[in-house]
Amino acid sequence: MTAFSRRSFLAAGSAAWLVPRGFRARRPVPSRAQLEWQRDELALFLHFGVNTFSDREWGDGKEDPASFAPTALDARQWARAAKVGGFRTLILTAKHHDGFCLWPSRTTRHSVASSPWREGKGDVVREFTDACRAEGLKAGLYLSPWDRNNPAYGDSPRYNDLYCDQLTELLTAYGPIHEVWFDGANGEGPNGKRQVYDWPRFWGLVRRLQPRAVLFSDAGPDIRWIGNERGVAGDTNWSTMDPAAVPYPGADGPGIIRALQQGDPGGTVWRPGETDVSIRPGWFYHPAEDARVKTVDELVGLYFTSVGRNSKLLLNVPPTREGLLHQTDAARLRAMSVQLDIIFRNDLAEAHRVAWRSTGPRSAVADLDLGRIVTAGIADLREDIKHGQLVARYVLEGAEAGEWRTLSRGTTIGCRKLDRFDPLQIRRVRLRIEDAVERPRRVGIGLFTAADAAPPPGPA
Ligand code: FUL
Repeated sequence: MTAFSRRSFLAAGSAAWLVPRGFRARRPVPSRAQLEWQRDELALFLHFGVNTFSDREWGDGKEDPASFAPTALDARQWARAAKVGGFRTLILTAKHHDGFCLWPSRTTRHSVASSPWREGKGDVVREFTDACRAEGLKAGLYLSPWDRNNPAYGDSPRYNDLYCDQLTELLTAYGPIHEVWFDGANGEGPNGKRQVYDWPRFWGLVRRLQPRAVLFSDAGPDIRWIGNERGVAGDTNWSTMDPAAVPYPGADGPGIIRALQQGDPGGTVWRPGETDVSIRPGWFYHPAEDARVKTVDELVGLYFTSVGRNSKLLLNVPPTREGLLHQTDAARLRAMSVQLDIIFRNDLAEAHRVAWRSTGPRSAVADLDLGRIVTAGIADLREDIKHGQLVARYVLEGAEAGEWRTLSRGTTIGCRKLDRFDPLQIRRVRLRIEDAVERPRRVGIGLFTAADAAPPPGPA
């Protein structure tokens, strides 16, 4: 008699006979929270803490809490600047790698409670979440797992308990938190040991305390990192993933960055990519970088390489030592929004009927007559992702009279694909879906005149 372990049973692929013939697994689709997360398009990241005062990017945990002394902290100013810029969520570093807590945590004395700010009675997380709510925006929090201050770090079970206590404080005392942002940083503990994080426990706790929040990390489970900090999503970017490709946050190895950048058309989970990048060279505020704030054109470019590649833009704008967003940065956010409004103000394809026909089991063609000759330089393609993501290859063509010319071509579309091309006079448009993972659904087509994109008024 052959002994069959559970492992060999599964390895032999013998589960196949359990699947009824003709059955096809449903492709992954977004949860309601993931859908809303992506449709919001823009989130603002705020790196703030003792590094703001020590002029460093990574504190070593030895900072004096007394160094945290913002002179005019105003979280409403952050939220207003975000709102004016069209951002719908703000994510604050409640604790960065240096371990300093921006709220008066019961787990440590290394926090605002030991600082002179608001006579030790202040709570940045409270002011931040209140300000978001007052402006009708969503709040998210970053709690670094790597903690260079806490003596428990490296003593794995003890630190995991403490980290869960910190998460519990943050997720129970400040109302709804829409995104919890985990990075995978895993340094050396003070006792020389490496901390083994209990990710399933952390994620389970967030699910229990904030069931409507999305969880971000390299390994999701809801939102994945896009694989770089330059603001550029993969040109091919599937929102589906093979969960085994990036098994835990901070995982390293061949193929991981590519998996994060591109996702996987055959992936079994819906895990869209978030594109995080800073408006300045560093994540924290440094006075020496005041003249190195990204220009409006660069910010608009980032919108195209993130939102315009089926991702979401998480743009970091760090508060200064005053506790305010620098006026240059705030003006850039405003100007970016003005510029995007100008670019997308007039959809030349709006209200025109699209003739859609299937040309095969995985291909289709959409034809559109604009009724007049227009100059187009930007295409805005959209799949209705609540049914999943299907398109794998497409060509967009335009014609003024007879001859078809290629406007753009690409692979994935997803929630939104923005293509810029040399402006061309056209009257007719044709989108050819050349390949898809299953029978393609209708794709929304928008067309814009890039020449409309004049520089915005005001300081930029
Ligand atoms: C990384 C950190 O090491 C950086 O300091 C920054 O917070 C970035 C967003 O995530 O993992």
